[in-house]
Amino acid sequence: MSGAVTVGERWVALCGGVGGAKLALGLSRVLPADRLTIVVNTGDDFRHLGLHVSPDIDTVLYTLSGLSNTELGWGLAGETWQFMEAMERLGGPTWFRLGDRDLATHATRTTMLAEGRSLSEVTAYLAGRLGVGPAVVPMSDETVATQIDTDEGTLAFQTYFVGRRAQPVVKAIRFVGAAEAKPAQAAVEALVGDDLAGIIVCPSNPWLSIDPLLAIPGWRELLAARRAPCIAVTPLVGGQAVKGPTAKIMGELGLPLDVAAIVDHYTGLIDGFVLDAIDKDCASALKLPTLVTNTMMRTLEDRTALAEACLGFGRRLRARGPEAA
Ligand code: FO1
Repeated sequence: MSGAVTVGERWVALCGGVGGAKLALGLSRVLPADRLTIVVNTGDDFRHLGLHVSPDIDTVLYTLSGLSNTELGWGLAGETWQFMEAMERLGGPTWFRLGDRDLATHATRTTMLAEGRSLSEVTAYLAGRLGVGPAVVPMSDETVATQIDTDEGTLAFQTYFVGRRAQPVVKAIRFVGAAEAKPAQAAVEALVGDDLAGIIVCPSNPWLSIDPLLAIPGWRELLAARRAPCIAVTPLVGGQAVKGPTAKIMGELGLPLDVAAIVDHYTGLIDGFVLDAIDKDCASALKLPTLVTNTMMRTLEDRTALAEACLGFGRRLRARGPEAA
């Protein structure tokens, strides 16, 4: 265990939805709020029923504020669905469900964006209102929309993921708008400076949740210029995805279902890899420093323990210097 926080050190976490948010919560419990910046995927964002929905940002905000609906894995606890029932009566779309409480978030975001505020500003505002301490930052203030080329044609991300329950076979994944986007300024600022102790890629889907960020010009360069170690936490345990369609997509993209494929995907980006104790026999074949630990985050204690373990691993890599990479 890493023990107390080293004075002055700052950490950046890159994350998508549920799996990433669990580790982000752990990190938020073991680091002072002003020492953690959580950069979140916005490739899943879309406009629905006239509202700007940012699912991964909301999952992070709701998880860190203790308001998340842990049964659904998205949205707010104690949710009611009268809006959806009324929509159904009017013959409106009900495939993507916006809860009555959750609606307030989307309405606030949509209104503030229409007033000319950036997604970064809106996210900071929502975080403040919900009592979230660490900085939560979108990967970009510009629109980047994940699209999936499938055996049923090209599908917008939420149509594929929620509408078609990730059933179509994935052929390729595209990030529309990424080439014209740039990293959010608050993320850029978080990644520079001698006090940056490390970058943690949360156990999110590398292809759906981390690649949108990497597709934006400037992000790879920012990460390549890192003076602090970058470590990734496996989203695969024993060849299975902890959550969601990671394993299914890897198979469809012709990739082996193992942690080596995840490490390969992050080549040049990471200096260390955290894998689950179940996969300990795979560690020696990976050509980078590894940490073998429990990565299954069932309880809050699991989340804080994994967060502590990641911080300790990052600090050890940093102490060993660039040759450890
Ligand atoms: N996921 C679902 O499976 N069904 C839904 O109806 C649904 C609604 C929804 C509304 C707001 C929100 O922020 C997220 C929502 N999600 C829903 C989850 C979400 O679309 C995905 O889990 C993420 O995009 C993948 O990280």
